[in-house]
Amino acid sequence: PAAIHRADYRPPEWLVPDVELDFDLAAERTRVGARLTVQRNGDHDAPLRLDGEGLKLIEVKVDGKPAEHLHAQDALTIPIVGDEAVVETLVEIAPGANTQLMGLYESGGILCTQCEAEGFRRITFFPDRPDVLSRYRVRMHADKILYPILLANGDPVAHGDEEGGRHWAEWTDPFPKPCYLFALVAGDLVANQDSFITRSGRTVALGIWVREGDIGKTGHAMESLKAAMAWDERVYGREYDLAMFNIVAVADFNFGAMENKGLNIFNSRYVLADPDTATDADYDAVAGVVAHEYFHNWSGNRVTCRDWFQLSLKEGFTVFRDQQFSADLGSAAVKRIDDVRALRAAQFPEDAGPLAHPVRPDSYIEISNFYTATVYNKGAELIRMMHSLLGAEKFRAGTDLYFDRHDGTAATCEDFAKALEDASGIDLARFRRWYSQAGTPRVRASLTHHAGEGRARLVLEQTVPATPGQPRKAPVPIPLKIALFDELTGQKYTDRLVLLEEKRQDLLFEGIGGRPILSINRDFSAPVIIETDRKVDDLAFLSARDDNPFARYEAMQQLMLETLVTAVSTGSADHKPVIEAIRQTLTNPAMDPAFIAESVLLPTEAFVGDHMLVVDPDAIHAAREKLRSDIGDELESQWRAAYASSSANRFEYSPAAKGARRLRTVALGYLMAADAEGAPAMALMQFENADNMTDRQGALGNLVNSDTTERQTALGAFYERYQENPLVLDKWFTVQALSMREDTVDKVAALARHPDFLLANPNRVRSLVGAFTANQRAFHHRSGRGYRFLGDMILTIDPLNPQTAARLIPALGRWRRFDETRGQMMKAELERIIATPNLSRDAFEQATKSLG
Ligand code: B3K
Ligand code: ZN
Repeated sequence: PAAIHRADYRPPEWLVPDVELDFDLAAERTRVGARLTVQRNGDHDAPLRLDGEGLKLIEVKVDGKPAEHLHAQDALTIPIVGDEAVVETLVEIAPGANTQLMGLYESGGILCTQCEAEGFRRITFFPDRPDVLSRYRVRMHADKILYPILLANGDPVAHGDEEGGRHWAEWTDPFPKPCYLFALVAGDLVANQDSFITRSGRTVALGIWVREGDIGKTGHAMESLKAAMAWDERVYGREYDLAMFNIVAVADFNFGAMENKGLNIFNSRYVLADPDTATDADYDAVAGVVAHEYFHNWSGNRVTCRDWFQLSLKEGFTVFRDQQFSADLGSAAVKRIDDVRALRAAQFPEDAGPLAHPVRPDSYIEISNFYTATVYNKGAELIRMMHSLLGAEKFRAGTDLYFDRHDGTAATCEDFAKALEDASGIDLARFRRWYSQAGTPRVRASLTHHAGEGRARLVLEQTVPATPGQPRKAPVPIPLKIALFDELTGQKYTDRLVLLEEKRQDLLFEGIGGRPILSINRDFSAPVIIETDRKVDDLAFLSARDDNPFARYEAMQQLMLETLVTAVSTGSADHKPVIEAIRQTLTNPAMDPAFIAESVLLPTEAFVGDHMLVVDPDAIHAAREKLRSDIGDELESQWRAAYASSSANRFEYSPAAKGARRLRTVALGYLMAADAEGAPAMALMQFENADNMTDRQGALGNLVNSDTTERQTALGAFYERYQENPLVLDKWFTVQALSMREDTVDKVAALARHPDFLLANPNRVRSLVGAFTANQRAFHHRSGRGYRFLGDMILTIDPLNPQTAARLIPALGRWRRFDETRGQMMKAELERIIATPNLSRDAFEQATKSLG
């Protein structure tokens, strides 16, 4: 398969201002009639070329008459005389047989669509590219019993009955949109209906559509939607623009959700939530994803992307917007910690490995492979840096100008930067390098103090590492929030935003009498790796006394990380500083329990591995478990006290109650790690008495690491209770895939033969196989059985669902990071994948690039 290059972009040869679609819907066979008004774009004599994949072509007409055409390999070419024509096609597709879940497919008896990025070509012939914008009119016909509800983009215009127990409905969407935002849904659905009055006084009808039994789980999604609508008006001045907004939940979905204009389609895990089945983290994820998709109505739909290389234009910006929204709604400090943790767990390794690519990539083979942590999360960090460089007010002026200038068009990342620049007067010329250079910059910070002169000097040096195809890099502007504290008094000498633009910069601070302690990259102001020579005592000081909560968390993490890295490389380490720092935090009555719970958690085994030259999964596991058990042991009474004081009464979804639940399970984890007396019984009691999923899953997640009868009891009871609920059953698979026991690799292979393990359902695949690859010790089992298992899974899933298969491949691409034996076994799996006949383009690209 050939690569597509950003530099090759050309405007479309033909535009399609109007589209009329007519669907005769049925699972086994659907007929799609399309009527396109086409217009020649520019001075050329090229024929009309339409994309189409897996379509059975029945008829082609131009201006009402059967027309000459060429139907070859994924394209339909039609010569057109003149500059305008009406082109009609009729095709047949089979939604029930669509296992890729791209185009029109069936999920649990519901017919639904997924078109981004290139699924529309699996529905009808069309110029399937985001810079062709059209107005749509859609008519659907279907069996009235099987599909009583018929939804499409925009607003409903008419409906009626037909012969043979069938009915029809027609919808129009007045806003021109690219075909990737097209959607329809037909099914037996019920709605939670509500309304929202916009700030200009228009009433919007809201509907969240689910299967009948799930209606009681839609309240939180509806509240989140209304909160997001109000927030976008208040913070970005963006109002909703149609009379109706619908969300539909389906069980089979390749990713989280999709922002189709006026008709969002969601993976049910980001809609359904009630206390018995969803954890606090699930509730937060529902709110975050509902907001994210809603925010796309402006950042993505009203202003869309010129080509798929610009994907971060809508995704990075929209992730930033949903992060701001969640921070405003709950604890901003905990939200920032979560976001940084996610960035470091997924994006940093991506940026340091064979699949590294710029936020605005230069080429791709299969665009589905570029919905990455780099495009989404690093992209959001780029927007966040521009937000700090401009300040909130100028940033808002910039986004206003961007929306005004580009409304109704397909734009580029460059257009966004230009609008911010024009509105603020701030030069972002060098900042643009962040979009074109891959790799995580490293900043080395050394602070020296001259007590006699009352002066401190900070030297900052940056390097951007080489990445595939980009051997040499230029320095990038790095906004660093920096503070200095007096070691003895704790007084803050200075607190400012420093912009490191050059390779090296020297900063002088005056009036620094006592020895200063450096706090740097506060709030994680830039997505970089900081290297300092701060000593244990300095980190302990910051973890207790820095007035920036994120910096406090970060100092504690650094302390833990250094302790673990020392333990792994030398065989032992002094655990006391970590234990004392945790004691301080845990017993500080001024601190928010939610924040405490996050800061006392040790870095993951994978994160420790990221800081070693050669990852030794077994040694990391042993060192981390030893530290965990010492922390549990030394602070046993404090953990017991924290456990008791955070034992909530009745379930409540409030920040305080969430914090208490979080701390309770973290405390239980340390007591379990220390083998504290009665800990398994406490866990089982928590499991059995819980009135909510957070406590229940928290207890189960701890028990599953142990070798106790309580483990079996809880796993069995959980399965019995929830086997009919797919989203909760996913959790049952996940906790076992994440178990720290030695036998996890074999348990996971056995679970893949469980009757409830369904290859066709992406959530289920991710719940077991995806979670397993995140379990460093189990996946990298020295036998290589983990690699073999993953290779088998990828090859089994690829023919059914290439996107889901391809997403599992990067775990094998980390082979360079491990010892020779493991590395060879990982490579062997990649080679086996590449050698497989009929491999998808998705898997081919990921596997060949991963082999490097
Ligand atoms: N825009 C969709 C993602 C589509 C992924 C296609 N492979 C969801 C989102 O980011 O909001
Ligand atoms: Zn998005």
